[in-house]
Formats: sequence, C-alpha cells, structure tokens
Amino acid sequence: MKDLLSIVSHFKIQGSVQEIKPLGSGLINDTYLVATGDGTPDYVLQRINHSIFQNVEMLQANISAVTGHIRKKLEAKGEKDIERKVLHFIEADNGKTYWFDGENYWRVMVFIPRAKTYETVNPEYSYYAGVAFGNFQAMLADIPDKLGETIPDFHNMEFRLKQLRDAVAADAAGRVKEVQYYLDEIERRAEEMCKAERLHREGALPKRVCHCDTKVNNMMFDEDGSVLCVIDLDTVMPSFIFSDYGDFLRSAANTGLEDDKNLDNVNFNMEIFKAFTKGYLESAKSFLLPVEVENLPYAAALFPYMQCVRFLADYINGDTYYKIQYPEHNLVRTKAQFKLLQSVEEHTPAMKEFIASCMG
Ligand code: GN1
Ligand code: MG
Repeated sequence: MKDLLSIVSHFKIQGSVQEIKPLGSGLINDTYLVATGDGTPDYVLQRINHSIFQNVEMLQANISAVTGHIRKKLEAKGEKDIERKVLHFIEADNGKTYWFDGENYWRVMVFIPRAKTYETVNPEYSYYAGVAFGNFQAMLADIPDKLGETIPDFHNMEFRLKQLRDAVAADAAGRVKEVQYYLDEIERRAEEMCKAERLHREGALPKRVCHCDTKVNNMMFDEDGSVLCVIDLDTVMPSFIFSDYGDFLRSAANTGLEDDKNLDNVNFNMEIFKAFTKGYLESAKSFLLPVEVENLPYAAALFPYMQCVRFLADYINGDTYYKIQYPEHNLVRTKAQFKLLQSVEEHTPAMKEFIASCMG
C-alpha cells in the first residue's frame, strides 16, 4: 500500500487517498481502486504489463487519441454525463498519462461511479452491448490519428498458429506429448481459420479500428442496464471487425466459464448470440461490407479457436504469458475454449439463418 500510495502521489488527482485495493479480473495488467474521501472522485490505478505492451508511449498515445475522439463525438451529439461515458486519464507530474518508477509503468484514470461490470449477461444486456460495440466502431471510423499496433499481429491467426508451432518445436516445458489431441484438432481447422488473412491479402476485407478485447467484463453498464462505455483500451488498433464481434460472443455466449473444468457447462448460447447480433447489426449495418456480414459466423468460431491456440501455446511454453492460478490452468482454459468452438460449429447453420433474417 505504501508503495502504491507513493506511485499515486505522482498523478494530479483530487482529494486524499483513503484506501487502495485490488479491482477487476484482468489477466494481463494489475488493477487497483484508489478510494478518496467524500466529494472527490475515486480513481483506478493500473500497472501496465510492459513485457506484453512493450511500447508504452505508443500504447498511451493510442488511448489518448481514442478517448479524445470519442469525447468530441459525444460533445457534438450533446451527450450528458460525458465523464461516465468515456475514460479520463490523469496527467502525471512528468506531463504524461503514465509514470515510470524505474521498474514499472503506471497509469491512473477516473473511476466511473455507480457503474457495474459483469462476467455474464442476459440477452437484454447483450443486445445493448451489441449496439455499443457497433457504435464504438462507428465512432472510430473517422479517427484522424493513425493508431499503432500495440501488440503486433495481435489477432493475426496465421501468426498465432506460427507461435503455437514454434512452441511445439521447442517443447520448453515437456508438455507436447500430453496435448497431441488438441494439436491435431487445431491443425485440422487451421486453413479455414486463416480465411480473414487471405481475404485481406486479396483486398476483399478491410481493417478498421477495433477494440480487440471485447470480453463482456470490458464494458461498463449503468444501473438501468444501458451501456456507459467500453474500457480496457490497450488493444484498440486496426483489425478485422471479426475481432470485436467474435470475442464478445466467446465470453458472453459461453454458458460456462472461460476456464470451466466441467466441459458439460460449456456451450454456445444462441439467445445471447441472437440478441448481441441484432444489436450489433443495428448499429454497424450501415458501414459493414457484405463480406464482413457473411463471415460473422466464422468470427464466432475464430475467437474460441484463436484463444484455444493462445492458451495452448502458453501452456506448452510453460505459462509465460497469462496469469495462472494453478499449474494446469492454461490447459483447462484450452479445453474449455475447444469445447466452446465445437458448440459454435454445431450452431453455424442456425447462425447464418438468423443473420440473413436481420439483414432481410
Ligand atoms: C487478456 O487483459 P484481459 O484479461 O482483458 C488478453 C486477451 C484475451 C483474454 C482472455 C493483451 O485480456 O487477448 O482474449 O485475456 N489480452 C491480451 O481472457 O493479451
Ligand atoms: Mg479486461
């Protein structure tokens, strides 16, 4: 606490700090709530995982560009309550939106009062989330700044497969032999799953500014269920729209947990799919190309698949990327994502039918 307190003291916050405690469930950065007394805002303090986000200057420049652009759009629309609808980062005494303590990078943002995050949502909230992510992409369609890739090739499926194959070749933790079944299942789907990269090379599929981490818990809801804003902006960068559509469904339409040990719990929930898709298409239909709409069921499969590849590669590497709570955690995650993928595959014809009905 004392160290955290001295870090916070480098940021221009209001009020005096009463308490600092852990917040949220992210797998990458460390997040804390900084409570101040009555009458002044609370804050969120984050230690940026800079072994993953190596270019912190670029990271924070992207985030400033995105939040600045959204703020202007909200102001132009005459939106009220703007402070709760876009993140607000606090300047440090070095004039930047982050502070380097010689070892770690830190940042502080205003805590949004009375907002809630959820690990699971009902169809109604999924519909709101669909509208919100469609709007998020629409608002960023004309951002004048060129955003950097904070993690190069982040959602590039060909690259993620290469990482997995490199991990298998090195077999650093001696775990390859126990995961052969999953490696075979992954390879069987590899060509189909790299479709987006191929379409992009052919000039048929554009990149747009996307959020790229649309897990349901990266969205703030107001008390009445409406969406306030999208958080966790570290990965906002040019990508295929599949990223945002697919990753939301991967988390929200899973009837089980991302790391469920009981695979019977894990299935793809079509009610969530329908509600989210309806909302997303309502706000994104006007700018989406036919090739993007046609491939939404592919996107729904791509993200459990990609996450399965990433968790498995990390397991094989000996758990160097994701935070884990027990030794087989990444393997448990891999199995749960694979089960989700299988369920998505079973529902593909029904998904296509539903999407056609929304476009009709
Ligand atoms: C990470 O930071 P967090 O926990 O929201 C990861 C995502 C994965 C997700 C899996 C920078 O997100 O890509 O989909 O875990 N973020 C990064 O839960 O790798
Ligand atoms: Mg998060």
